[in-house]
Amino acid sequence: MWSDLIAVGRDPSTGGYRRLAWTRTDHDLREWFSAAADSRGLDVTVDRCGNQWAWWGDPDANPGVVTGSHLDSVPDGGAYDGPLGVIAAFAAVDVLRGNGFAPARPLGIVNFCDEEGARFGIACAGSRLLTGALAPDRALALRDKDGVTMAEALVTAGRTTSIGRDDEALARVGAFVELHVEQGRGLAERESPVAVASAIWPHGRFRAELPGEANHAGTTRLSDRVDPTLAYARLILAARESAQRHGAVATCGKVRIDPNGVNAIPSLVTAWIDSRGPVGDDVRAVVAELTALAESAGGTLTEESWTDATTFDTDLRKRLSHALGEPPVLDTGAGHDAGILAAHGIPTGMIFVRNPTGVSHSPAEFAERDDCLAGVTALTTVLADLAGSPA
Ligand code: HGY
Ligand code: MN
Ligand code: MN
Repeated sequence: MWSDLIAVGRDPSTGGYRRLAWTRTDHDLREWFSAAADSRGLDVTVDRCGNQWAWWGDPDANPGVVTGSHLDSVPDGGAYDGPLGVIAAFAAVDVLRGNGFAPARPLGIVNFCDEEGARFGIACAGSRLLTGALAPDRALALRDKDGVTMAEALVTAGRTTSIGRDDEALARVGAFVELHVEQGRGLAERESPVAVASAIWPHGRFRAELPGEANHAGTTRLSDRVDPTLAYARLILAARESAQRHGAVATCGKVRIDPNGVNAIPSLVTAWIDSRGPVGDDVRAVVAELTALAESAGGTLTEESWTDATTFDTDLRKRLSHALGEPPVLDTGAGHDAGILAAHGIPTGMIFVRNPTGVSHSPAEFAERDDCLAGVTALTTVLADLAGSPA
């Protein structure tokens, strides 16, 4: 399975992946998911938002146990973030079948669409739409860097635009366990190849709009300039300093300069800030300072998405920990669809697989094969425990 996916959406010049939502590459990934399900005799359903579900057993018999993750990536992302969870899910089903296991409740594998929000800007768009946490009208109007709306992208991908909360799909999920490569070094120094997740930090994405006055790069005196890149430079430095002071993190990873000409003083800088931290109020304090700074430059800082702190279901976490022999328990600063389902009240847990360098959202993201296989074994153990009895 790994070798089937390894080349899909990979940029040969960097080794990173460009698996953006509702593109041709995404189509190929969805085709792979359907084929992997079909070859196992799993029934594939697609919910109102385009999330793919592969079922072992009748999903309407009673709420099932679901695992899986996402297949899309950030621009130039790594091979493991998302796909490891989906491939491990199919591999776990193979092992369970090989052991003669028969689930006492439906067992599902999900591919959540548009988890990274790399094209339209809102992370976990598929799971947020599914649970009603993201309004369909807002989602459909989101535009990518070329001005293409999500609605247009869906139509081009042959999908309907009547997306939105899907209670039928939600009712089928009695519990969700997502396996994911660790995006950090929590396991790198430990004996265990896997960990159980305790929480996801609160995190948000914010858009700064800093206006300037377009003018000639050569003939405009410095004293006559209104150059928004200076305000942006101050914002970047302030973001780092404020995050440091508040025990949070902040990242300025995406910017658009208009008109983006070498010899033209920009008319506008649009920049995005991702800020997170263990304590939501600290993140809010960082954002408040950056908002004031943007406004002092005649600009704005607008929240595009916010995810409250996620504490995973304690009973489920303890059950996962017990089934796995009490591995390390880690929180994470990375957002996941599991966090969105947890916020919707679905008992949810996560299993992390060791990442020796902790690097993620990078072509350098890596996990040892043996650790990935240990992840499959852990997921198999957990699914057997959760789906082995009707309750
Ligand atoms: O941004 C995140 O934390 C996740 O990778 N979507
Ligand atoms: Mn990611
Ligand atoms: Mn991910």
